[in-house]
Amino acid sequence: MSTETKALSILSVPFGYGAGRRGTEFGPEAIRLAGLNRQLKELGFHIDKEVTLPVPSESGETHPNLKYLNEIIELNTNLAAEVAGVVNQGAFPLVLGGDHSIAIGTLGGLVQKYKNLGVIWFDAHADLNTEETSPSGNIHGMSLGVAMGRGPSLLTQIKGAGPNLKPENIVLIGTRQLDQGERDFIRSSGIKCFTMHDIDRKGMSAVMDEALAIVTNGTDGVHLSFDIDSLDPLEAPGTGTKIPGGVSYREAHFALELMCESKKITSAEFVEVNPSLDSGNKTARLAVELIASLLGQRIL
Ligand code: NNH
Ligand code: MN
Ligand code: MN
Ligand code: MN
Repeated sequence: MSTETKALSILSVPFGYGAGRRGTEFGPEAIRLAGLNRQLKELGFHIDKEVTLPVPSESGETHPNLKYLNEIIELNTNLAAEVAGVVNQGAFPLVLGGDHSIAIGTLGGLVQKYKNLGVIWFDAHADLNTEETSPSGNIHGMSLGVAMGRGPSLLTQIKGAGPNLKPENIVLIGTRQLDQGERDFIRSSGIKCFTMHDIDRKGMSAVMDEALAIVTNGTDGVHLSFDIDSLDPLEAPGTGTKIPGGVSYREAHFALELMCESKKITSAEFVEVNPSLDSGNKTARLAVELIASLLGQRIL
């Protein structure tokens, strides 16, 4: 983000119905306890607004391979409106999950303002499944697809979800677990995917240069969607779908430092911290440190 816009709004989303395991609903509170506000103030931010989204009550209605569909529609409809409001006031939206299904609402709100949004999807997964290709029925594995208009109309009709997000403006980073339908879609859509193999081969520095060039080319804003499971489980044990061989502690910080240096990031969300799987709030503390790197923390 640019140095002159120091107003920031925190949107806490204590919602976990999109994930296969309970617990991400405690993520925002764990991140707060890990000292987020103090950290942000030290970095010179004025916290414009702090909102906690209300969590819909369980409808009891079931949809075969779209678990908690109704709750996800309701939550994301509200979140999209909140995010759009924050953007209109000119503050930097920082969204705290919660599971990754909340990206549907975050992106839905952002594209009401940004007509050519760039997206950095930092994640072990691509979250591009559909009702048909999902092995789990967990909507957190479908959220990027839904935001692009791929998936059941009940979800894609959420305001903002749809073709406003263009595949050529999206990069995936840290990918290491894909389902077959996701592989096929990445190939056919042309979304740029920087897998762990690419990070090993080129290094995070070159990967970020390429990624930033893509998401800033012809775009009017850049959103960072950061799934904490992108990191190696040794660094981030408090998350529900741990995949070995992930991004290292320094690679993650370095990537976020480079995003900060670019001054192009206009919004961010940090998701999938699950305190009930964590030890000593390590993963929430890591999330706070990572947010700080994105927002200007430097070693010297
Ligand atoms: N691809 C799997 C699915 O769709 C796992 C997705 N899990 C995630 N995504 N945590 O970030 O069920
Ligand atoms: Mn229904
Ligand atoms: Mn994810
Ligand atoms: Mn993931």
